[in-house]
Amino acid sequence: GEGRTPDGQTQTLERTATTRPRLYRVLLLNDDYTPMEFVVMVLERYFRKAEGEAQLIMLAVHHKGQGVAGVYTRDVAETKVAQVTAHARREGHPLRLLAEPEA
Ligand code: NFA
Repeated sequence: GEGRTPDGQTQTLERTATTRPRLYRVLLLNDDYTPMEFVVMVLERYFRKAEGEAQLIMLAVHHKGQGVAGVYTRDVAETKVAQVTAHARREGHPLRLLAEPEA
């Protein structure tokens, strides 16, 4: 990083390889009550999926019990979980999501 000499000038001291941030999967969990169209809307609006892909992910969650909505850094993943959960509750739906670290 950068350092300072006694006369206040900056100097480069070292160069360290940067590490990649840990990534988190946002999992969508199936339930019996959340409408399919609400889940598709969530995937489009919060996870930037095209309609066809959103429908495929929703159906995979419906049939298999859970599925990956997206992969993000921890802050972004946790914010999406909180925002979507709040939206679902406002609409009266029990939809559940969670963020889990990759590997
Ligand atoms: N299983 C829900 C239904 O039949 C749809 C759903 C899909 C809910 C994916 C949650 C996640 N209405």
